[in-house]
Amino acid sequence: MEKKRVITLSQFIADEQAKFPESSGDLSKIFRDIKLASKIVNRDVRKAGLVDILGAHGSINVQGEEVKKLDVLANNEFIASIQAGGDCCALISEEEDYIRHMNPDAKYIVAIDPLDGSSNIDVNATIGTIFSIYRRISPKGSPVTEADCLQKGTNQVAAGYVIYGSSTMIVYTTGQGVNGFTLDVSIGDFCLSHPNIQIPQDGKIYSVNEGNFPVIPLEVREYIKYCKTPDASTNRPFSARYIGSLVADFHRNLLKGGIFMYPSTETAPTGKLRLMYECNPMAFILEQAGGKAIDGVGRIMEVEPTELHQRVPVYMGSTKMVEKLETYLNSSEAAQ
Ligand code: P6P
Repeated sequence: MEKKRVITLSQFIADEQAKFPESSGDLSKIFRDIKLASKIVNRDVRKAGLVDILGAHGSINVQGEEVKKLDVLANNEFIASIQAGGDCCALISEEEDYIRHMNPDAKYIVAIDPLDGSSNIDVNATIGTIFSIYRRISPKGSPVTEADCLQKGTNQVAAGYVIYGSSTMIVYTTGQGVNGFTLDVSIGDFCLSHPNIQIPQDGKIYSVNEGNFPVIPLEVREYIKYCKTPDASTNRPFSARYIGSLVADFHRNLLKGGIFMYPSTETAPTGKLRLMYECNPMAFILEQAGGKAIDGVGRIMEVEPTELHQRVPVYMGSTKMVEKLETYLNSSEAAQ
């Protein structure tokens, strides 16, 4: 029986690029840089318990959150690799207060959460990297502007995540569908393992931090009660699954179907998750996989960004589940 040909991430990207003869190859080179940094971060994550990189780095990031050492390492690795590649003119990161200017002659902007779910590092739970790539608006060679970095999600040219779980995977889209690649450490490369990912249109999993139940909007509380109410005809009660690591919760729901919610709360009126390097990239992937991502009013990718580390409420996953939630968000009854 003919052995199945392994398609590496590099080969897949080259094949995709060949479909666009006019492309310069710069985007492919940024993927090369992200792939390299992902393998280095993967190595550090896998040995986190063995060397002194666990625990708090001591600094506090722009979000006011304690920075774990692995956060800092991951941020430095991605910046170093992308900077050395020379194909990025500016980078924004959860771990950087301001825009990180790079090659002014390059045309791509990268937005990145270098290690999301960092509170899970010390307990060996799944964590991830999330990235988003835009084409600059200002002319090449000129100074990169804040407007270059604050573009709507609909302007993304690529988005993806790395999940450091039971295996390490890269899942990404360039607008031509969603594909997943699993790291084969024996050959040191990511290999196509999940071609053309499509999220189930409906699902039985809901993901939300129920500790926030008393302080989230009434309409969302009503929807969560719906999820818990037994009804065989609609496969309820649904299953509650919440790891507290966006990439892990997102990836499970992408493959199995489900809805992930981080609503606004009384203490976080615009939610917790960041628009530019968490919600927009996940929304792009979801829409390419046939899912839906909203902020409670409209498409996440239509939100006009106003600041680098802006937070938005987010409800995303299987289209039918998000649409069911929308009936609650739009219903006047729940509001009474
Ligand atoms: P909470 C991790 O800190 C993170 O940014 C996301 O990965 C995750 O989905 C969310 O916060 C969890 O937040 O408030 O439920 O602990």
